[in-house]
Amino acid sequence: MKEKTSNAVLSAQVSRRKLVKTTAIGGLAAASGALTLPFSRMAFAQTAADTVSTAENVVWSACTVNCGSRCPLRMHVVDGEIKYVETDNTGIDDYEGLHQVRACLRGRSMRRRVYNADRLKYPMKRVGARGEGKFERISWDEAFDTIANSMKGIIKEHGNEAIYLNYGTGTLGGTMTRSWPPGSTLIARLMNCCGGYLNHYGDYSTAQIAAGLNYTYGGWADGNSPSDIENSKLVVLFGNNPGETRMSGGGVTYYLEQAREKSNARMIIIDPRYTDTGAGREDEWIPIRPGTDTALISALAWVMIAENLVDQPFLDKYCVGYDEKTLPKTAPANGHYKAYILGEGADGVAKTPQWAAKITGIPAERIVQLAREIATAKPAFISQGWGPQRHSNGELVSRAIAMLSILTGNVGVNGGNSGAREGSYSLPFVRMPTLENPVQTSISMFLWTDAIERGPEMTATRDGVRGKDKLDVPIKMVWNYASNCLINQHSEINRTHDILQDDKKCEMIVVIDNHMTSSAKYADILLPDCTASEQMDFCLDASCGNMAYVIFAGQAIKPRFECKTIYEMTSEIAKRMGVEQQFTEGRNQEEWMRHLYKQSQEAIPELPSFEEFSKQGIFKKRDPEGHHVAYKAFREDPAANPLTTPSGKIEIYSEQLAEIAATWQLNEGDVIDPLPVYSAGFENYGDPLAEKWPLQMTGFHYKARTHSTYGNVEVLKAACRQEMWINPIDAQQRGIKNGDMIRIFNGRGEVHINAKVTPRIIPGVVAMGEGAWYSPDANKVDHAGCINVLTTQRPSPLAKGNPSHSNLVQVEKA
Ligand SMILES: Nc1nc2c(c(=O)[nH]1)N[C@H]1C(S)=C(S)[C@@H](COP(=O)(O)OP(=O)(O)OC[C@H]3O[C@@H](n4cnc5c(=O)[nH]c(N)nc54)[C@H](O)[C@@H]3O)O[C@H]1N2
Ligand SMILES: Nc1nc2c(c(=O)[nH]1)N[C@H]1C(S)=C(S)[C@@H](COP(=O)(O)OP(=O)(O)OC[C@H]3O[C@@H](n4cnc5c(=O)[nH]c(N)nc54)[C@H](O)[C@@H]3O)O[C@H]1N2
Ligand code: SF4
Ligand SMILES: [Mo]
Repeated sequence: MKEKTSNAVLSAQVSRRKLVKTTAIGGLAAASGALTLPFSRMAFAQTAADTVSTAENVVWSACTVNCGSRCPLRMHVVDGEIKYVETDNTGIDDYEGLHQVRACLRGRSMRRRVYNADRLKYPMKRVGARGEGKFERISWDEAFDTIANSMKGIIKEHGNEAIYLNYGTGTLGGTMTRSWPPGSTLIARLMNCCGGYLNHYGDYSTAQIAAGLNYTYGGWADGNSPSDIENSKLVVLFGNNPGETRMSGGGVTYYLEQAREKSNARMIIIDPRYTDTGAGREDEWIPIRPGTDTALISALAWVMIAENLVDQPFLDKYCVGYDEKTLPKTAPANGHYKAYILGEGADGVAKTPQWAAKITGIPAERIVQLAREIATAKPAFISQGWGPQRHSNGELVSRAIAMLSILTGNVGVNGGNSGAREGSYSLPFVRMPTLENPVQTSISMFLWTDAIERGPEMTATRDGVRGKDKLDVPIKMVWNYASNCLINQHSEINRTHDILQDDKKCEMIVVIDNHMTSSAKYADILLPDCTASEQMDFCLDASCGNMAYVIFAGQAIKPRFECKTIYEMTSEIAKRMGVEQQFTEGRNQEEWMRHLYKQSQEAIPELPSFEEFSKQGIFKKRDPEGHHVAYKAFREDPAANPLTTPSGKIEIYSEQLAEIAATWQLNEGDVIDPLPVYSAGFENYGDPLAEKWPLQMTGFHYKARTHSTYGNVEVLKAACRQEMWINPIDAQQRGIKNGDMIRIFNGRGEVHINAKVTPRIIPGVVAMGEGAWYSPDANKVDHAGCINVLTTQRPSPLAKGNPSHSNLVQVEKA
């Protein structure tokens, strides 16, 4: 693909003044200079004061939520108020060029979030019990003083390791406002000036795949850019639903469409649900029981071995542990993958299609056909979303799916893929420096409630504590910035509630948000933040195929109510902690942006001036490489370009994992294995608990919201209702009809919502979009469909991550 650089196509337009009719706005329009301009129209001719029209200002802003995309928004502002929202209109809608990054319906409804009745208006302190949501308005000074004094006291008594930065991705896409990773936030910069904080590793998105594929490929597993599908013969998506999870016009769903139009690649979707990515565009949907992909892959491998379809030269040259030839010396006899598949390994079970059919629910004949099809359609783009790995056995599943690419030699070539999620191009734009954390200790992002409850009991080999053999102190203070993970997005809500409600355990919780979320209700000090529309920032880092972009988000409107920016808040607290100069270096927010921009211009010479950029709104650049091909250099010359695994090769057998399996303390039933073997994990198919809770429940990331964000926008709620998907067979057994109110429950809690009875989900499985706003009644029954009332806090074995999609439940008509 040819590379068209920078902003030639972008110049078309932008922040401009134009005239609008004010009829739609009616009495809201106030007098302004616009009356003197031509073409101005009369509003409702009620009173003299009403007969005015106002100039409309179009300001570039952005949607910075964590949907994996990132979109520019053009805010139409009249008289200091956003009247409506449009999106990117630059570039031609040409796949080869710098195409438009069009926002989805969520971004376009940003106005309804900015002016939402749930907006936090003033700083507040808690007056009732934690979680009750009773607050009293206080001054900013009182809020800052309380936080600073509390921090000083906790640092003095327990040390900096007692202060935790909770996971939160509400403003992931910002630069000044960036809320994750914790180490890249302004809260981290503040804490680093004050002696540091307890960090976390991993994330709710990818904990298991990041841990699993690290042992296969070394580090974060790379993927081909989805634009490269134009070179593919076949696309196989395991639990990957870009039609819903990458909805931007700058995102993966667009590339998948466009690239398949060129290559005409067949597309097979393997998912318990018939997703929106399919919706008639797929060639085949293969429904699978959640948590069983490894069984399917093992049987595909069995057929490929039996029919001599594996890429043996690739396995010999690039991999460790496929068969005897490349098995490390430390491994047991027959410890290799081929022996495992053929039933010559430790378990003695041949992974035949018949064996896998029982587990996966996919007929044996179909498995045989699928193996032949995948092995012969070269190159094939095989990828996994993050649904398959968000399970109790997710580390093994992620490695197993990658095996399919490895067995067929599809790694490192155009039109192929590593088996990981698609990759994308990014720009070396400079982010806010946050200084070094003097504290080395970190915990899994999923175990913070445990660290409040039993911190000093948590060890490296049992709980995955890093940087130390064990935690010395429990968490005493939590910063919760742009996060609903204090309650809504974290597993097992009723358990979390009990831990947080006791304010002798964790003594100080600071929540910084725009809205009164369920997490905000657990704050001791609640601070009202500016939205992206109320401040200036750069926004970037989308999952964007082979065209990267940066958005200049200007300040569209003044801060509402008493809201302040995160930079102002952290600067004020820095002042009270005696580190103001170190924190601000004498710059305000815009000065920092100009400073970072100058550095970015050195790294990206095509960037226009700061002023031009502010008018242009978005800067786009195509990957000079054309299509990104993951592990291309390794494929071309593995000796010169080894992987970062210990052997420098793809490790099908991992000696490091063998060591971990032998030394870590694991819960009963937890499996860590040097090979990507099938283990059911807990609360998946085959768990004896199913006698009591017979249905598997998976969550999914829903188009109605980005997690919980946008979850309080009424039009979106009405357009995409929160329902529980259930197959007609399971519904009929329970006397449930489409639209009926149902009870979904297990030992952890109960949810009441409507049933969506549909053959779009495999029997034995129910599903619900994650992120609905937790709404409990007096009996703790949730009436909004918040799935985390039902999920478990038990972590996955290796990553200690969230198994959000592994749940057993029962369903009844309410
Ligand atoms: N059961 C289940 N649970 C899950 C998942 C699942 O699949 N199933 N998915 C998990 C995943 S992958 C993730 S990434 C997490 C996401 O969890 P979170 O990172 O908590 O994401 P959101 O729910 O979007 O919450 C973001 C918060 O930021 C706030 N916010 C938005 N804009 C701003 C702003 O400008 N300033 C401030 N201060 N706040 C702002 C929003 O109001 C919201 O409260 O959820 C996880 N939880
Ligand atoms: N609209 C919207 N977009 C989003 C988000 C959002 O909340 N809303 N969240 C963003 C974030 S932070 C993240 S991390 C990503 C999440 O991206 P993903 O993790 O990929 O999204 P999920 O919907 O959890 O899972 C993808 C698919 O996997 C399927 N699945 C579940 N279990 C299994 C299994 O065992 N095997 C197989 N084969 N399939 C399975 C689900 O049915 C679903 O269709 O999405 C991002 N995009
Ligand atoms: S939610 Fe995602 S896809 Fe939608 S407008 Fe925002 S950044 Fe774009
Ligand atoms: Mo995520």
